[in-house]
Amino acid sequence: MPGTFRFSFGPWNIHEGADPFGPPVRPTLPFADKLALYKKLGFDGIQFHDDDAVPELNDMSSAEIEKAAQAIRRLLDSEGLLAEFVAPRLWEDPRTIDGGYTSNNEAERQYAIDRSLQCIDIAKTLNCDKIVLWLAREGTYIREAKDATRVVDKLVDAVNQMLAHDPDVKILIEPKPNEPMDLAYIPTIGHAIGLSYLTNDPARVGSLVESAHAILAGLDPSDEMAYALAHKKLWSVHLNDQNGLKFDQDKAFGSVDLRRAFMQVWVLDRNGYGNDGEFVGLDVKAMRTQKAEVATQHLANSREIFLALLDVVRGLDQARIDSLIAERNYELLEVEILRALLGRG
Ligand code: XUL
Ligand code: MN
Repeated sequence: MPGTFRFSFGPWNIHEGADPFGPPVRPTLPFADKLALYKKLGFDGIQFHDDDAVPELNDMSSAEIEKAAQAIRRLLDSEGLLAEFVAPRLWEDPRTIDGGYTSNNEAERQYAIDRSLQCIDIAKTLNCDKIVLWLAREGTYIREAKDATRVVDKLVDAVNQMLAHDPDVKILIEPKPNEPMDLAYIPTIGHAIGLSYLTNDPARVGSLVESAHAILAGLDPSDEMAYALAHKKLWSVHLNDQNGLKFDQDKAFGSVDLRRAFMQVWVLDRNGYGNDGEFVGLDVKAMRTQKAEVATQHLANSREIFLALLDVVRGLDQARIDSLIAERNYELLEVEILRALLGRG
């Protein structure tokens, strides 16, 4: 059955434009102002970091965290928005410099696990059962620094503690091959899914595929999505684009390679992605050159391109595709796909 789609993004997608070489170029938009933009832009779901929902949570008691999360829940309800997932932001604290779950230091590792359990509590208050783990610093700068086999046990143990903390929680692993670390331990969706089967409840451990992360790993994002779908473990996506092997660019969906974007929409739609409530999530950055008053254009563009590509996918003549595949005339199939993309089908 074709997919039914609703869209989401995280508040960090509306940002000040700082980069490693220059300061912010746009003012900070208060969280409540960002929330007010979601529906106007055609989005229903919010992807949170734990501290997007509860800033400064490290300095708060559990009761204070719960109260702050309840206030966000009321704000979401009043805007008619849903929390899609909450992700523990483990990469900024000095205790996670050398990794959280895979840190060589037990106290620092414990901090990462405790923070993840708090994140699950916040998610529950936001009526949300999905936790995303982008394993930002679970890697190394030099491979001698950690035991790469032991690291797998440590990651599994951390996920098991999260599963045990809440019987309803689902853990989505978002792989990325590098950045901020030189080499990450969970670089692809195959690694993420492999890890899921080592946990105590594989049915509650799935994945989020980000287009740019797959491209950085030298892989095709639609194949990564298809692989996760075959395991029934694609529970969210971060659609975006990436111009070659460089820093993680988070460009607007389809902006570099429209055909590659088309294939992602094809795979999602043909596999009924979205029919179990999964969101089409974006992880996109506005160009630094973009002025503040138009700094959500990249979000509108990405959604527009997804829906336009969906029209192309759904407008294709399947019998024609089948016959070209049967004849093995892939050259003709290719040009017919290109013609459809150019509106000349
Ligand atoms: C980092 C990245 C993050 C995660 C959420 O590259 O993609 O934004 O998606 O923590
Ligand atoms: Mn992402």
